[in-house]
Amino acid sequence: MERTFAIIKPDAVAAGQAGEIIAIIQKAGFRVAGMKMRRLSQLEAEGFYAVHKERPFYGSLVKFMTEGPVVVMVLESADAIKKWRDTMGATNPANAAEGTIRKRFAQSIERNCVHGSDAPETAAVEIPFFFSTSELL
Ligand code: FUP
Repeated sequence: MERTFAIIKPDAVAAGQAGEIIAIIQKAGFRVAGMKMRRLSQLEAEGFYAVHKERPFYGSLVKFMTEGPVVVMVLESADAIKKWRDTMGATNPANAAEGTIRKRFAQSIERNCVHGSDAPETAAVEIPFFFSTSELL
C-alpha cells in the first residue's frame, strides 16, 4: 500500500464539486486515510509551492490557492501516487484525457481543480505538511 497527498483546490470547492470528486476518488478504489477542509494562509501556499518560486506563475498560483477553502486528503491504495495522477489527468486540462477529473472539472492550467504528489519523495514532504500522524486513520 502507498499513500499520496491530494488537494481539491479552491475553484472546485467553490463550484460545489468536492463531493463529486470525493465520489470519483472512492469509486477509483482509494481509501481516504485523512481529510479536512482548510483555507490556506499565504505562508502555507508559498511554502507548499516553494519549488515553483522562480516561475512566472508563482504569485498568481499562490493567490488562487488562498482565495477560498480547499479539501486536503491523504489517499491510500496500491500504486497510489501514479494512480491518483492518472485519475486527475494532465496539469493542463486542454491535454487531459477523457474521463479524468481535470478534463471534466478544470478551467485552465492554473485553475485545475486538484493536486496530487508527483513522486514518493514529494508525498513524504506533502503529507506531513498538512497532517499529523494522529490525523491519519
Ligand atoms: P502538477 O504536478 O500537475 O500539479 O503540475 P506542476 O507541479 O507542474 O504545477 C503545479 C501547479 O502550478 C499546477 F497545478 C498549476 C500551476 N501551474 C500554472 O499555473 N501554470 C503553469 O504554466 C504550470 C503550472
